[in-house]
Amino acid sequence: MDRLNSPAAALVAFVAIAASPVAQAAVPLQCSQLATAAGGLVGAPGIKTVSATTIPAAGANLAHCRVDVLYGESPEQNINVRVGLPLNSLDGGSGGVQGAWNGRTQGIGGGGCSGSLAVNAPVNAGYVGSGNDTGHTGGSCEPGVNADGTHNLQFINDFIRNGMKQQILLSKAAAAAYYGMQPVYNYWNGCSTGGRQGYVLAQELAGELDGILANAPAMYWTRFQTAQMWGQIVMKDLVGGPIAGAKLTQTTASALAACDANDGVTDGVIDDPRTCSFSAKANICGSPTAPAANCLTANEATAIDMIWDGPRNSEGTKIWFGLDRGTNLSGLNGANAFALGQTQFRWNTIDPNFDWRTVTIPGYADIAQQGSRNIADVTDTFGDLNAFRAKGGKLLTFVGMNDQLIMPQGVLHYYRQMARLYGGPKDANFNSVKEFFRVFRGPGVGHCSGGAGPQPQNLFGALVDWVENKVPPQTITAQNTAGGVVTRTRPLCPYPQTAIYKGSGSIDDAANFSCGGNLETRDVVCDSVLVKYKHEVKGRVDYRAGETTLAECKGLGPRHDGN
Ligand SMILES: [Ca+2]
Repeated sequence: MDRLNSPAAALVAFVAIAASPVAQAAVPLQCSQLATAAGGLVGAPGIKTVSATTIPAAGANLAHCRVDVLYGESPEQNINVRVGLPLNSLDGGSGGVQGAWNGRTQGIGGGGCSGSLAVNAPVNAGYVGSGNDTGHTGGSCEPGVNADGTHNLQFINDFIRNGMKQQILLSKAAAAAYYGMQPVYNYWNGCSTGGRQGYVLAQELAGELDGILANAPAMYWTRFQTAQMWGQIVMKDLVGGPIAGAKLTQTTASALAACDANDGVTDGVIDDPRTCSFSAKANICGSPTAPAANCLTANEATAIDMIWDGPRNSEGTKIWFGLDRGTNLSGLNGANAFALGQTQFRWNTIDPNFDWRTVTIPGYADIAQQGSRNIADVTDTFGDLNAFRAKGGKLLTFVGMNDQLIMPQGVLHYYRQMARLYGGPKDANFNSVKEFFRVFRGPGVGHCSGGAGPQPQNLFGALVDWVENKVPPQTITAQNTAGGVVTRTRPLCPYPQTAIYKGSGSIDDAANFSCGGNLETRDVVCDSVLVKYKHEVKGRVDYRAGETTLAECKGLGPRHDGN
């Protein structure tokens, strides 16, 4: 709250945002004036239309000023941005820094191939809320490839990066115009595609946001979405089609039973699935370890082991990460292939009619390589955080270890790279990167939420505390509930630490755990080394990109030192 309460806040109010395309007002305006020249939005570069409407309170949603902007620098670009502003003093708002406003903005992210124009949640909490539609309506990414076999780069770039950048700039400009003062703190809040958007904003719009909550980020868009199809290809080739859901569920349960206690606590959750080496072959029908029901054929067992392992090329080199043991495998490996994965193959091949069923296990590497070479430089947004870090930004990420749609090891791959970039190889505890960027793992948690693991609480509040009170999150409290009653609490820890049981007391009480240890073991790091980017078919493992060395990994087996 320092900046909000200091005399400097008044000064800040009159300093224009350098990147803002819009002139700043010094006095509040009525909501309707934001759609006139007085608001500064009308006629600004790239702004096609502006509407501003006072939305009355409805149910639990507070009254607010809604500004809708259509942004585009060409006839082909049409990004809808919505900004919801708590009523200012002129419009009858009260109780905040100006009117009902708390002096802050909060951008909201989208999901899948969609943006989001839902701004009520931040507005109800006193924030200027914003969203955008990523330049298209509906949830399909199919328009990314044109009928003539070219990429629709306008569509792709508006979805990947342009939409949320304009959202942030326009929301800050609208706030400044409406309240007659600049927002004091600016935040992002997203999960999945919204998490990916948060990473893009950190990488490409540094200085505009003080804090970014980017959960379960769908980062490395092309590479992970291509990998979403791996299981379907494996099952098609080895089994002739999808494995029955009941068999997938049983095999997941068997892996959990085998590895649950490895972390010292039998709690229905594998703390770090990367350390679990359970093979589905234990479930082959007729084997003494097979379950009473839903045992597997030998080929089904091989397929599930390959789904956990993730895609490899013909030389056995890892191309991307798999779904970790304990994860619900049906999300990507059900009766129908995941729609966005199918679309990704069309982006990779630049063929709007490409049929994933034509891809075989040995052919996967070629599809992955086409993706890397044809479009991943545009979509995968794996740049550094130098500018964001230099400008004092804070980045907080939560990722479920049993995420069934993205591969959480991809997120940890990026985090390891940033840890080495800012801390060097000797900073084993990631202390340097943790000064501005923290990742919290959620054992047993699915995509954004769900799963058997304790669910994280108040992540956004932890980010605000970090930004405004300089209190970095040491732990995130997670909990399970049943019928509205809290049944288990557990601390989540900043990676690479994990929650360690103290050895006595209830395993359902967070007080009996502390953060410690280091999950970045030699086995884990060396198992995470991938094939060289853009050389998926024939390339060797890229130790440099994996933030390790051949020398460190030599001796761990043929998959580490043989290619
Ligand atoms: Ca356990």
